[in-house]
Amino acid sequence: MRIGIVLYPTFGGSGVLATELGMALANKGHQVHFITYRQPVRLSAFNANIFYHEVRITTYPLFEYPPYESALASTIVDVVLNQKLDLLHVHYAIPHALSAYIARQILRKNDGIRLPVITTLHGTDITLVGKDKTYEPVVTFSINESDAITAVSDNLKEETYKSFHVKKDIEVITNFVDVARFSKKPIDAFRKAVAPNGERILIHASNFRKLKRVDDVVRIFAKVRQHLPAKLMMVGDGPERHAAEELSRELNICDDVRFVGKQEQMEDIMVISDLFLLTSEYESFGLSALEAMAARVPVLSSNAGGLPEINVHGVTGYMAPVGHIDEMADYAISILKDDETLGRFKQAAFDHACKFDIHQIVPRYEALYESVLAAVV
Ligand code: GMT
Repeated sequence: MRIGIVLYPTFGGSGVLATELGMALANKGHQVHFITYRQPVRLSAFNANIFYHEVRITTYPLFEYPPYESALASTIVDVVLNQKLDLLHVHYAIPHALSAYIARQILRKNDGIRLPVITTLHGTDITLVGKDKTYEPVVTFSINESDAITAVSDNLKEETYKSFHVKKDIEVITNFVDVARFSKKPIDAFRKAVAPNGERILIHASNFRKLKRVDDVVRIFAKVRQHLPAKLMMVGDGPERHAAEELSRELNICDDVRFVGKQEQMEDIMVISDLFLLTSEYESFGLSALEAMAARVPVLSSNAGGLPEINVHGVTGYMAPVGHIDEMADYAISILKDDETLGRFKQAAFDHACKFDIHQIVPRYEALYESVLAAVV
């Protein structure tokens, strides 16, 4: 198949997932055309089946806000015509599903082409931004105009039906992880550089938005640190990073907390870690937690949104209500207190991650594409 994938190219989970999906489809022989405004961060290796089409955003003194939807729709039209795409798969509804709809109308009217569109809902496009009045009518309309809709968790499917008048069926296709890549052997020298005296390594990775509650991560770590030698790695960047750094100074733990910024080789970092922390107010899924589990790292998370669908309480880690820092710290200590317990959680996390392996989930997207194509012809 010739598949167009529209995505955000940044470090956010939807962009990561869309890139990994495209690369997996290309490895299976499909021709994949990524359409976005910058080279996606996880798109590094050369593959003869992968193409990247940049959406050029031209500026003009009149435009305080350049019309990205229009530029994207025009690029989609161009790619469909020149690359003879069979279908378009857009990740994150805003504004991608709308641009897909516009492109489809243009192609139908001008060229008599019927472009099948699949929209995958990821999280904040529904729960935070999408249901805001500013966007809701457009999101509802463009979701309903898609030929197929998928959501990355049962929770997100429910949230979508609750907040939007979606008349169509939403298929849940969960996020996935390339277990083989994340379960690599840890690099000892790297582990020693972070934890020279064999301290436990706790890790958090996100885009440091308010919703991630990174302060909670720092506070939980401070409590754990009182009970056992430990280091904390904070991976990523975003608006709350500075406040989290300040807090670690205030709590006098800054020597044990490393802010390492955005990282491309997440597998190398995950695999040297002992516990992944995800304290978010909401996660539709929590892809970073799944990547941690594939690297044999148990997860301590909040129980918000779709997190209970991947983190099995008492087995792959623990969950507590949002903001329950003391409870979370107690759980962290109980996982990290001895090697035997930690080893048990590590193995269980890995076993559970295998159920979300890329080789299990990608065929579900292929089957969906086939069924959409069959319905359109
Ligand atoms: O919240 C983020 O970190 C970014 C956001 C995105 O769309 O890039 O992530 C959402 O999609 C991810 C991939 O499906 C999910 O794993 C995240 O849970 C989801 N974030 C939220 O729901 C807050």
